[in-house]
Amino acid sequence: MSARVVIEISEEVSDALAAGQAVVALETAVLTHGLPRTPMASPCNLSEWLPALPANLALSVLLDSAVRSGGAVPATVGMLDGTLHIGLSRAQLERLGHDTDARKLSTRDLGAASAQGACGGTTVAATLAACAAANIRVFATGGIGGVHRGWTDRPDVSADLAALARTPTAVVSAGAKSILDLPATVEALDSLGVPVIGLGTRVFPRFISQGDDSLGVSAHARDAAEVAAICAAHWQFAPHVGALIANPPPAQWAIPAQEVETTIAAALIEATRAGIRGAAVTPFLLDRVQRATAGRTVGVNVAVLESNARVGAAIAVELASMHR
Ligand code: PSU
Ligand code: MN
Repeated sequence: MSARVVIEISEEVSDALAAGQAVVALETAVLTHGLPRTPMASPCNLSEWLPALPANLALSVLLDSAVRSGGAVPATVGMLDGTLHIGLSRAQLERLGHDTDARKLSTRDLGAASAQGACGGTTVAATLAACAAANIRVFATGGIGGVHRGWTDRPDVSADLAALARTPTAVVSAGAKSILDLPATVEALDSLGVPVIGLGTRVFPRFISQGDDSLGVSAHARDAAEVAAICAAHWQFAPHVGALIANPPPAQWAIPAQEVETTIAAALIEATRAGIRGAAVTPFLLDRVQRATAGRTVGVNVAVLESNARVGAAIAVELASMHR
C-alpha cells in the first residue's frame, strides 16, 4: 500500500530551509482553540493593530509579521483536508481560523485526522512533529502544556512534554500556564532531560504572570546569541532532545499570580464536576480565566506570543549564522 503524501512544506519555507536561512515554526491550536473568534475591544494590543479581524486571526497575522520583521521566515503549521501544512498562507490561515469544525490536534490525533481528511489546529506537541519532519530548529508559542493540577488522582500530562523530549527544537514560551501544576511540570522537564533556558531571567515564568523565586530555570542566558550557543552545544550532547526557552511575559501586560488563583481553583472544581476531561481541560480553564479577567488574559496572551515570535526569530537568526 502506498500512502498519500500527508505533509506539505510551502515553497517559501522549503527554500529558506534549503538555503540555511532562519525559520520559526508557529502553532495553530491557539488559532482554533485558544483565542476568541470575535474582534477584541480594549484592553488588547490587537485592537490597535487589526481591529476588524477576529482576535484569533489577527493574532496569526501579527505573529507572521513579528517573525518576518525579526529576519526569519514563519512556518505556521496546521492541517487542512488531511494534509499537514508547514507554512500556511494568509488564505489558508483564514480558512482554518473560521472553521468551527477544526479539531485540536495533538501528536496522537494527526494520523486519524489526516486519514479522515480533517482540518485542525496543531498543539505544541503536534507542531513539534512538523518541526521534526522539516528539521526546523526554532518554534515560538505562548505557553506549553504540562502536568495538570490533581495529577495524583488523574495523571493528565500534556503530550507537549514527551514531544519536547524527542524533538531537537528550541521552543520559545513564557513558561507554562498558571492553570498547571508548575513545580511538577518543571520536575517532569528535568526528568526528561529537557533544559529550561531562562532568557534574561532566573525564574520560571507563569505565562500570564511573572514567576517568583520558588521556581527556577536550569540555565540562564543573557541574550538570543547565548541561547543559540547553549542549544547548539546541547544538541551535540543530546541530538534528539528539545529545549524550552523561557521568555517572561512583558511586564506591562503581566497579571499578578494571586489575582487569577481563586478563579483557577474554582474553574478546576467546576471542570471536575462537569466531567470535563482530556483535551477539553486546557481550553475550558483558559476560557474561565479569560472571562474572569475581562479580556486582560487575551491582552497578555497576545503580548506573550508576539514577544516569543520576536525572540524566536532572533534565536533562529543566530543559529543560522553559526552554520555559515
Ligand atoms: N496556551 C494558550 N492557549 C492554547 C494553548 C496553550 O494560551 O490554546 C495550547 C497549546 O497548543 C498547547 C496545548 O500545546 O494548549 C496544550 O493542550 P493539552 O494540555 O491538552 O496538551
Ligand atoms: Mn491533557
